[in-house]
Amino acid sequence: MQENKGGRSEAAAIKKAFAKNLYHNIGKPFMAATPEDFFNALAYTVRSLLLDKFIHSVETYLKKETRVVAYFSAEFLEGPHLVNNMLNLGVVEQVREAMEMLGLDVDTLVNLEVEPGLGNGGLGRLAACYLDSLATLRIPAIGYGLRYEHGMFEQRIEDGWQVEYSDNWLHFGNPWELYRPERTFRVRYGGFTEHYTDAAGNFRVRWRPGMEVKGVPHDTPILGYRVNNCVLLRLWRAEATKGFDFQDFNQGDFYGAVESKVQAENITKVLYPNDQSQAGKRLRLEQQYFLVSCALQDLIHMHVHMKGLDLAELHKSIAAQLNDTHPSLAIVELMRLLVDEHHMGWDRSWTIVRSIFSYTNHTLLPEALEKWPVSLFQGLLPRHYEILCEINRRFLDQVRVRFPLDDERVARMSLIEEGPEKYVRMANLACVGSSHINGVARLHTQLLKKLVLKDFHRYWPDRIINITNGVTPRRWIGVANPGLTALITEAIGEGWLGDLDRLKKLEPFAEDAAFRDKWCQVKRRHKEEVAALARERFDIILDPDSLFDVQVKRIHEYKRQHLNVLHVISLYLRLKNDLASVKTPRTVIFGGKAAPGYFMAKLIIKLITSVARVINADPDIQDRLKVIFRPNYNVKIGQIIYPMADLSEQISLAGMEASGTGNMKFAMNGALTIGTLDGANVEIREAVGRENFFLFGLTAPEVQARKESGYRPLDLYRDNEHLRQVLDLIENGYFSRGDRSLFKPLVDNLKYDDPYLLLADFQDYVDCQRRVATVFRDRQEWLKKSIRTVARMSRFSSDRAVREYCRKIWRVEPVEVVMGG
Ligand code: 26W
Repeated sequence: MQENKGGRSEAAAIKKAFAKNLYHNIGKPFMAATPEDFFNALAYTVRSLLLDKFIHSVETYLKKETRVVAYFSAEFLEGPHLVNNMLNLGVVEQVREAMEMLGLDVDTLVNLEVEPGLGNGGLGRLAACYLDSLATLRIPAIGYGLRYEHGMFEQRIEDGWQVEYSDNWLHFGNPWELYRPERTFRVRYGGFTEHYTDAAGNFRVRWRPGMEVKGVPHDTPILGYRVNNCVLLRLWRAEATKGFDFQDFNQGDFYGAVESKVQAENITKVLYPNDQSQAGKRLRLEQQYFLVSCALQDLIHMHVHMKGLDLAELHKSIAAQLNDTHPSLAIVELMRLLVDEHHMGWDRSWTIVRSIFSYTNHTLLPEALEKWPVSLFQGLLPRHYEILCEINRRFLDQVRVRFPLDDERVARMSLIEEGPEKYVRMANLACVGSSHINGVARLHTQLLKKLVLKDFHRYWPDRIINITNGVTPRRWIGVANPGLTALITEAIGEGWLGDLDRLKKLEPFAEDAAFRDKWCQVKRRHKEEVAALARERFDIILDPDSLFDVQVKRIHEYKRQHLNVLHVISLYLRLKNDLASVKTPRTVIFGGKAAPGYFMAKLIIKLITSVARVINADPDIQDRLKVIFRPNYNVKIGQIIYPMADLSEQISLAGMEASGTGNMKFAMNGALTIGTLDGANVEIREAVGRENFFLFGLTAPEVQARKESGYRPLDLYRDNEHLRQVLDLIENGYFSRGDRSLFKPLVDNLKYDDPYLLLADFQDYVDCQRRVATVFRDRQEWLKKSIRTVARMSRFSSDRAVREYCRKIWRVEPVEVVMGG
């Protein structure tokens, strides 16, 4: 796959290092080693190659006085590291050869890696793609996050329902992390504040916290593609202090002491599995503050103690990005550190804070906008609440000057929502404390300006900017699809994975019949592998010649997996009626997790698995339609799924999906998209060409108009006979063994409310799917579209996105890391 000068001797060296690691690190003879031992020995071997570059990177960055990007995120969904590191190091073939010499199969070992699933979905995975690009673009950067002991839950399907099991990713150890106890910081909570006047006559505030925990960092080096630069992923773990909380108050109370130890360590026990809905849980606020407090102490330590610089210059050495509002307490915490602890004046501190932070918004959904009850906030962080109120007071004074007598505007822009229960609005805080606010796709940014952040946009017309998301081609093409990678390299030469614009050179190959044939074979091999797996593991026969129609993403009503199901049932009815009327056999594949407390999402999973059970067992259908729900969708499974898809389902209601990034991963692997004009779909369609994109559905303005004019889904149900048949079949218990109550909440919701306008888009979607099926039958035409799509996807590389952040927000420059220098 890559140039392989001296490959043999390198393979021999890897083999030797592997044997050493098995001996010295694992402590086992070859014959007694388990597969996991072999995996760990290989991981340590690759890690030492990585560490060489990591150490040089750290040295270089510490010596140079450049600005460092600090990416603050409650989630980093890294996925497995081993192959990615091998690819970025350029040792894939050498490792394969070394393992062969030992009689081991590298793919088997690679598959044993348990992925760190420290994220819910798009937002966490985006953070991981951005670290890969930051390293590849040689930008000095640190990702700050939390080391959850249990990441995203494992999903199993039992009796058709989602059942959650706790994820234990650390069970076999984690060879990638470096434990750094010497960089522990203390994080404090609760208590009260005292006001006093210092010797110089200044008004000061002292925070007397009620409890304290330790934050211990675990570092993972993230290597760039074929460069020496690494970025650092620093995840914090909570540990109990032998603090005053139980020594002072619970003298001799052993159980009390253990209890507070457990309480402290609970902070980083588990990732909240909620995607797009905010629960207002105390522990989550504790997590958020824990993250920002550790990260800021760490950054100040580096600036002042390691680099010897003045705190007043902090903004010259850091650009901090807030990945959604989850870490936006950082704004208040940095004010507290500067004003209370370092006695800097308010205005000067505020200027520094505002030039350090920027905020990325990832959602328009009102239920996902974070707000905390003031009582909770104030109890946990009493000093922060005072500072927040002061930020608010000063800010609203300015708003009143600009907009006199406009109390409603002032109320909307306030950091505090008034009412019987008062709330702190985190998005408003993030806006006020940031130099830039960015949306994650063009449409999303327009809607932010027009709706959610309208007042802030009016107030600061230049502050909201767009940076459309991107994904790393290294993991999503290079690692996931080595066959396609080799074929593209054969056509356009090496180097394109590090410079995706070169993919444009692929375009003329769409006209080359021999190339199309190879392209077809690559896809086919992935489909065959999946078919073999499905037969082995689930006893289901899949036809690799059928259209693989795939929807993988979190289960959410706005993403409309159930619209996809309605189409499946519509196809089924047509097949039952006249087998010959459906000429293109299909395999419809779903995957995704539902938030454990989200009833409707769980019912959608039950609907998918119930429909699958009936259809897959129906002999009348003669295997022309198969429906699969792949359990436990995660990064690892994504790497299998994207390469085998023919059709990518991106069917959210227009105006709801901020960007989507799965849409990009599918298209980069040659799937064509069926989609609405939502999120980044709009820009993908522009890039790949409208003739290569299957468009359907209402546009965002049409959706708004429909809702305003009083949308009545029941009318659509009455007027569209086919739609009625589909819904009635569900309602009458056809898929639930005659149980008419099971899916009633779902069907009733569609008939009487339909907040995501499925019924309005149904017919257009079904018609569009017919066009898909027709084009698919013209195999050569389909392949041309597929090749052109890939050739035109370069804009959606996270390298492009990260370059935009560097230029428009962070103002950072690449730094070269010289080995042995
Ligand atoms: C407070 C609970 C909560 C948790 C997570 C609210 C919101 C979130 C995230 C913002 C959810 C998320 O992952 N959003 C997705 O972010 C992706 C990266 O920008 C986008 O591509 C998706 O459209 C967006 O849904």
